[in-house]
Amino acid sequence: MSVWGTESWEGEEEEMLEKFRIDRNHITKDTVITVLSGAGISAESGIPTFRGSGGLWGDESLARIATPYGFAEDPERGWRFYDDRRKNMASAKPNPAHLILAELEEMGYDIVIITQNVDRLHQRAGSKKVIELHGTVWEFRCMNSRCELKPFENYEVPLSAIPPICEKCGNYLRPNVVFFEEPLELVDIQAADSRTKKTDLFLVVGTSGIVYPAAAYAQIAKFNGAYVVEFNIEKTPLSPFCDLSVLGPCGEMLPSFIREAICAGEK
Ligand code: BV8
Repeated sequence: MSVWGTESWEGEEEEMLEKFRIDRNHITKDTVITVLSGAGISAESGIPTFRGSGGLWGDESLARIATPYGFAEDPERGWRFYDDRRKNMASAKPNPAHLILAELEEMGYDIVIITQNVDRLHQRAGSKKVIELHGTVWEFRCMNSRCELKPFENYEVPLSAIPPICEKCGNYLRPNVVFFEEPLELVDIQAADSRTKKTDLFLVVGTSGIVYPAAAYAQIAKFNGAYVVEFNIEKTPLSPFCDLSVLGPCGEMLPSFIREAICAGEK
């Protein structure tokens, strides 16, 4: 069994390992590690991605739901879409890619995850240091921006009332996610930005690198001296900013890469 978990890379694998060693990139307890994760890290947990074959946004009308105007024009349709996704996410389990990152944190390594995902599988795997750039489907907030109701957690699957109503003002509730063309929370942007700029090893896992400002963090990491490694089943627009692109299912590739990097760090 080759280190990378696949038999098909004999020559390349040695070369990649060599490059990794030459770059002296290994993981020790002093290494500042940051992960940018996208829908691809949850793909092997059975959660559909957004782009590529079978992607959620392949259906234009669904992509429209994830916009403020698309959701507001038909909250009932919007909530059926989100209720279906919550059902799928509730039955999904963290896969080895989520678990190895949680294990690193548990073992005392300095790791923070910046995720675009709204499924909370990182947290279910045990990761605590997670910046949810795009919010989460497991929180609701009132659609009335002047309402005093604070965002709150809701794990009811399936929802008993669609669309759910705000008990404070009677308006519709919405998922506490960042829709397209909505600004991200400033506190999240600031946290992600300052973390990225002090990162030694930046792992880009399962993202198409299309959505901004999230995709920019890989470039910011590179420009600030981090060693950037991409894990994907194909090259992306971020590949040119990466020192390594590890191609293959991240549920397999990420654990073997991290275990190899920890061993290199202990030599
Ligand atoms: C913003 C939450 C500014 C909802 C999501 C007009 C006005 C304003 C902004 C814009 C505009 N036009 C464009 C923009 C910018 C826009 C943007 O980037 N659009 C893109 C489409 C071009 N960005 C925004 O709108 C952001 N806001 O810019 O606001 C602003 C400032 C002030 C005032 C007003 C506005 C908000 C972006 C957040 C949108 N919300 N989700 C929900 O999920 O329901 S985005 C959505 O895409 C998901 O969160 C998802 O995570 C994210 C990124 O996608 P990926 O995670 O990368 O998923 P994808 O399917 O694309 O790729 C999966 C990858 O995994 C693939 O590469 C695949 O190969 C790989 N893979 C698959 N299987 C595996 C694997 N890899 C490894 N192993 C496997 N097994």
